[in-house]
Amino acid sequence: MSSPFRPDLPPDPRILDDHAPLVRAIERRGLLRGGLSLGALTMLTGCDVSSTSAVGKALRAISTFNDGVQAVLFDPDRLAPEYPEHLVLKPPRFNAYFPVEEVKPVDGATWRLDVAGSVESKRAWTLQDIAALPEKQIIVRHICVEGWDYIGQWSGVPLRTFLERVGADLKAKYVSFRTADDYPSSIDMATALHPQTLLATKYAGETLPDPFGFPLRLRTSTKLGFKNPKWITAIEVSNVYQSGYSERKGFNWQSSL
Ligand SMILES: Nc1nc2c(c(=O)[nH]1)N[C@H]1C(S)=C(S)[C@@H](COP(=O)(O)O)O[C@H]1N2
Ligand SMILES: [Mo]
Repeated sequence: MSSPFRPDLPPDPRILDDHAPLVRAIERRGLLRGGLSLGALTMLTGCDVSSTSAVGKALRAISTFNDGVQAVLFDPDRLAPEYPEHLVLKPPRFNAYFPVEEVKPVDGATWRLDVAGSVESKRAWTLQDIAALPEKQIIVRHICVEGWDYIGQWSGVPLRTFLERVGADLKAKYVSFRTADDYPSSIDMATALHPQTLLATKYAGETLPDPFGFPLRLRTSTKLGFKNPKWITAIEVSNVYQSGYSERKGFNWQSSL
């Protein structure tokens, strides 16, 4: 990051294209207007951005800026862009902290969703219980910090509706998730109540396939991919901050788009 900028060797602007999803994510935050240029990136970071790996590092530095600043900057009620159905990627692109061959399918018949914390009803939910809830569909862009993205079509109960059904304290700060693969994750209440935040049970109108989180996964529309835990087994409402798997690897907790 610290090697000197070489104005005598202008970097090829096309190396920005290698990082198109991150550039888009940063631009959508309203920090940059009218398109990010390599010159602007150099000025913002003081780094030599003449190689694709240096560009990636510089962009990640911008994108992982302070959580507190993000909480102030982002309007939690802003809607994410939605897309037409013909752009939906089928099947979706898989990612997890392990390869797809190591996915351990969850048995829907014995699966239960535990509910804990500041809620009136701590009764566990079956798949049938969840299926009886009202369903909403969204077609939104999934953006992974690793630098790829796709448009996905998700359906399931809005998390807000679910939280209302269990009598959750909607003034609590956090909603935290546990998963079958031990991938803890948590979001702020404003994001939990956002109209485009679902507990998804379907992809492209079909039951969620095992690699994509059967039977239940979170689908936020205003956060990076890693804030969408798959194979959810428990939901907790609380005022106690809980870190997540990816946050422990150094990614910032808000990770708003
Ligand atoms: N339980 C669980 N959820 C997870 C992950 C994981 O490893 N385990 N990976 C996250 C990351 S980094 C991404 S990009 C998305 C990928 O979701 P997809 O496979 O549906 O595209 O899942 C997120 N949710
Ligand atoms: Mo990701």
